[in-house]
Amino acid sequence: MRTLLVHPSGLMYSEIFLRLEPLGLERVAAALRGAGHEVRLLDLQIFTHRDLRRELLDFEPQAVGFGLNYLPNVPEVLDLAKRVKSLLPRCFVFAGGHSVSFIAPHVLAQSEGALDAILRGEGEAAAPLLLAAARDGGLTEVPGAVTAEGSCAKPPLLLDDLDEPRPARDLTRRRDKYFIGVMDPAASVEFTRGCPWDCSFCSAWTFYGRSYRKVSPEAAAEEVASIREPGVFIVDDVAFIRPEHGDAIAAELEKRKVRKEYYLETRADVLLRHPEVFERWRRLGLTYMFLGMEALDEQGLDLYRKRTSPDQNVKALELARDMGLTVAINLIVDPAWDAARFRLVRRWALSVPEIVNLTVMTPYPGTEIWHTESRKLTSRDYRLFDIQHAVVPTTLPLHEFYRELVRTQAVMNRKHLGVAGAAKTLRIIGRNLLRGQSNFAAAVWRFHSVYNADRQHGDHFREVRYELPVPDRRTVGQADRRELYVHRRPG
Ligand code: B12
Ligand code: SF4
Repeated sequence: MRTLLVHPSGLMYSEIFLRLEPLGLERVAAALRGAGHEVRLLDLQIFTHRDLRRELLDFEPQAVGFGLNYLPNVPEVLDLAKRVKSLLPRCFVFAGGHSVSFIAPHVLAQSEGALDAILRGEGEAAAPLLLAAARDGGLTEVPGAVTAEGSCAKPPLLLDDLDEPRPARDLTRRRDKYFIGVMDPAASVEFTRGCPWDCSFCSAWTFYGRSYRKVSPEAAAEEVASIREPGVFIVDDVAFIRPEHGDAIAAELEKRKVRKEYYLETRADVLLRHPEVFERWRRLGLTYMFLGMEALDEQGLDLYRKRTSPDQNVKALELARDMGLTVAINLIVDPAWDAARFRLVRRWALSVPEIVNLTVMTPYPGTEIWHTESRKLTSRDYRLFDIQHAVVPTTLPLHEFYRELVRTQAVMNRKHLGVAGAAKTLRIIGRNLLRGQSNFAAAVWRFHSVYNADRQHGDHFREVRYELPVPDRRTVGQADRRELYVHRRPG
């Protein structure tokens, strides 16, 4: 079948810092191509809705699949699905991805018939079955499929072997548009899938049923070697949990003499346990590291069930600094914070050399706090669920909360664009512009137009056409955590 896969638009608040290739869609595209389908991919992080319309008329796809990893994209995808159906009524329209997997029947109903199916869970194994069923019948027999006729009783399919299919990177157009911070351009790569921890605010572990799988070191190195871009973002939730795996990939890359610049995310305790692996990667080009610290105090870390201590966090920062890595830290802002708390965080952020990133505590479907958060949601507008808006009541008046949030983000931004920082930033911008890359430069200038308290506050007063389901409040004990899973661990 002629199939068009579509990644929705980027979110304003994340586009400042990065725009990354749609790796999940590229993997689904590769699987569909392997099954004999003619596939195209359009990334609306780069292209416009008008480009999509042109593509629909030119390619006349028989199937259109939307990627829905992110809740804020649900309204856009619902509207686009309706447009595709009215333009090409016989086209099979479907969606899949991380976030939609937790609320598939709800989103399907909101599409008012525009979506023929939503595929829950990983797409590689099941998407070819879905398209075969769209042609030959039997949609409700496809594992993970949710349709108007009902949902398949079988659980979504997990890939046995992550080595195949390789992402169809040849299908993404304008790859020069993908970047992360100063790594411009940058590609993405996946070495492992899943996370064995169980933080209460996160859905990475519930999606994969707390399973953890690895790409073979040879396949991982082959893939990195095949990437044209000089920068590589490793998308793993927690990089190098298994030190021997990180080491083995490094050995394969050394053998092939592959040198790139790398950006990865990991946890403080993982870094502290096996610094030698990160040291080895440092020699291979590891430059940037993102540490999800989440909270500064013991109480906060316990609340998020992070299973690390403030002491470990401080030690990990020192270690990363000693290695010469550029580190970004994430802290979760609780809407209950008052002005004094924001002041404290600003003071702390200015006292460390690292980049400090703030995200607002948000109960997502698929997370434990979606069920256990006792504060009532103040909005169910999908677009506000981007961890840059408060969706539970704030202690400060809402507008004042955003002023404090933006003030804190601006202080941190100024820290990095201060006198010494500005000179360095200009050098990087100059170097990138010479290579024809302007993504980072554009991002730096857009900071103030995007992070703007009036705008963030105003976002709460837009017309709401699509809402999230109402959370079912309950306690989530050890035993019923499995009910949150999209995938069941094999065995
Ligand atoms: C890499 C990543 C990113 C990249 C995204 C790159 C991109 N363009 O896709 C970047 C860094 C940009 C990013 C940003 C954000 N992210 Co993010 N991200 C991830 C991460 C760590 C891995 C995703 C990934 O690439 N995995 C590897 C690929 C191969 O898997 P995949 O994309 O899931 O695709 C598979 C399936 O989902 C499915 N599938 C995917 N699409 C489709 C489409 C169809 C048709 C089908 C059938 C199947 C299908 O099949 C694929 C293959 O198995 C996940 C955590 C996780 N473990 O999933 C968080 C995660 C998805 N992100 C999250 C969040 C909150 C964000 C931000 C909102 C944070 C912020 N404010 O900055 C932004 C918003 C992004 C935006 N829309 O602009 C949350 C999602 C929360 C939610 N419910 O919406 C997650 C779950 C992290 C978490 N711990 O909570 N993210
Ligand atoms: S926040 Fe990180 S460590 Fe915690 S469950 Fe999610 S991916 Fe794993």
